[in-house]
Amino acid sequence: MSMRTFLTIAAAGALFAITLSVGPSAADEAKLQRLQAEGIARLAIANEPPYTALSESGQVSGAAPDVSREIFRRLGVKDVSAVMSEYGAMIPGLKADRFDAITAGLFMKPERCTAVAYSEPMLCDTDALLVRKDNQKKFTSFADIGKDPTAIVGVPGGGTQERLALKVGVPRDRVLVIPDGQSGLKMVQDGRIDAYSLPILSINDLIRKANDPELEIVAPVLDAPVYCDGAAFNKGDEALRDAFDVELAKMKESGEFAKIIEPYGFSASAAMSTSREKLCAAN
Ligand code: 6CS
Repeated sequence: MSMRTFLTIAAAGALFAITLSVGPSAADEAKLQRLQAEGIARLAIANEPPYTALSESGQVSGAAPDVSREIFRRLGVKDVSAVMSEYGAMIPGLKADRFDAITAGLFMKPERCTAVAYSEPMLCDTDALLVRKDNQKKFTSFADIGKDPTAIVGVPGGGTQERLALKVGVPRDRVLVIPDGQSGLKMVQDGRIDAYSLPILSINDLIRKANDPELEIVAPVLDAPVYCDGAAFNKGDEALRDAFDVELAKMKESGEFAKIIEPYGFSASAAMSTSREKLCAAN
């Protein structure tokens, strides 16, 4: 090997080592700088109050976007916009650069944690069932639904409820994917499904707005875990995620995080009592 070749290889190796050791690369920082320059962060949401909501005039609200808007503002990104997505399409959409972050109550699960870069926890909840009072089947778990050969449960597409129902043995043809909360509510009211499953706070929101005395909530679903979401960023955008986490931690510490999420019914202490590391390791 000539001296020239040796020196070229050595220099390339040294440059590679330096890059690895100095933290986020210029490319990492570029994402935040792009968002600062554009003045807007595109958020994936499902329009499932109180997690996320999109008004007819296009106003984005809900606990997750409200926290994220404040954090992006602190990071020098003026505002946020919403991109509606089914839960099961959120991670593919993020990878396809349809949005810059998922802030929708996309609960941390190991398989999701390997696909995206989650922030620290924000919104915690567990599952509930929306049922008709005259539905005497008295389900208290997804396993109960599985045992009743006539029972059908409605779930959001690609959501944790769908995955859990199938996992505990509800056959595929009795786990019905329903596009949104209002459709799920109507199908329960019409007796076309026995139960519709969302997190507790989402079911409570549907019941409150439906103003139908024949509806009731079964909560918690006994075989559902407590979940927490985080804001989800693309793999490779860890510098942006880390900057988001710094501001999230400050807001948790100052009480501003609680001030935003608790009026929606969420518990700040629930999110502060756990971590991304614990939630991503949980089954
Ligand atoms: O993370 C999920 O999949 C679930 N999260 C919420 C807030 N609603 C339903 C969805 O399945």
